[in-house]
Amino acid sequence: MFDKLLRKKTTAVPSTLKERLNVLKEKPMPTHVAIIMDGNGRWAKQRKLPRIAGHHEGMKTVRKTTLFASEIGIRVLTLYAFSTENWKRPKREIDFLMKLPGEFLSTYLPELVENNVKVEMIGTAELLPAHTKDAIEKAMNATAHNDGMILNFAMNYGSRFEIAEAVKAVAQQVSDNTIELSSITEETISTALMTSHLPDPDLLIRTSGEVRLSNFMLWQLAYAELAFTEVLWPDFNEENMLNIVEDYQNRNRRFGSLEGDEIK
Ligand code: V0D
Repeated sequence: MFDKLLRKKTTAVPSTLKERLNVLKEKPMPTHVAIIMDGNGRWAKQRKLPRIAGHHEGMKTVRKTTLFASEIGIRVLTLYAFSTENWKRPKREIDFLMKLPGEFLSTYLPELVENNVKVEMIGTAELLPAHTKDAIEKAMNATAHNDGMILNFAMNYGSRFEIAEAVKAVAQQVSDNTIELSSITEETISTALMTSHLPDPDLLIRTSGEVRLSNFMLWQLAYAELAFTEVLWPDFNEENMLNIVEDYQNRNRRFGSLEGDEIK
């Protein structure tokens, strides 16, 4: 009942987004945030719209989230845009999805450049349609010299496939005698992954209430904080992101060795 009065008197509780942002920036930010952008189909269904309408709306959330992540000082944002399992969807839906990178970039590439964002990709590009590959390649080239946030799209990506390929590459080095079997470490594997140049994600977000990793960055997420929200991806906004990053900052980032009784 006296909440309002108290808050006015102390002004210690940040209330506006702007105030909360200032508090956020005082504490350690997650360097790398990875997101499983789930719930686009369900968002469309709730509105009696075709699934593709949800995907299209989800694309606008990619733009908003990218600008916000960059603004709050996140260094790498990895977005799971298309999984190797997604090929099982109807061809019409896949065809629509594959046009999204082109549309996204023809609309928002200038804005990404203005914001010093660097576009990158993980996954197997060869299997994507040529027009999709071309759009992404053009964006990567246009932003190659930017040194702000890395916007990393996981496209035709699957984590077990990535690990299998890494193991193959390391095995090849062994058979070439370029490395010794006994010298293989975790670092050797990390270096052979598609993310070799990136830090591991500190925070994984999955929208839409599913609590699974779905073959996404299994190796890289070993020590990440996991955040699951019921919010559907097209509805995901700055406030939702802020809540999750605040939660992240208030968790104890323990790494096993200290504080004894906790596991990472
Ligand atoms: C649909 C929600 C942006 C997830 C977001 C082909 C499903 C919207 C891109 C994109 C997709 C990818 C690469 C790039 C620029 C933009 C995208 C796909 C799906 C898969 F360089 N949104 N988006 N790609 N959706």
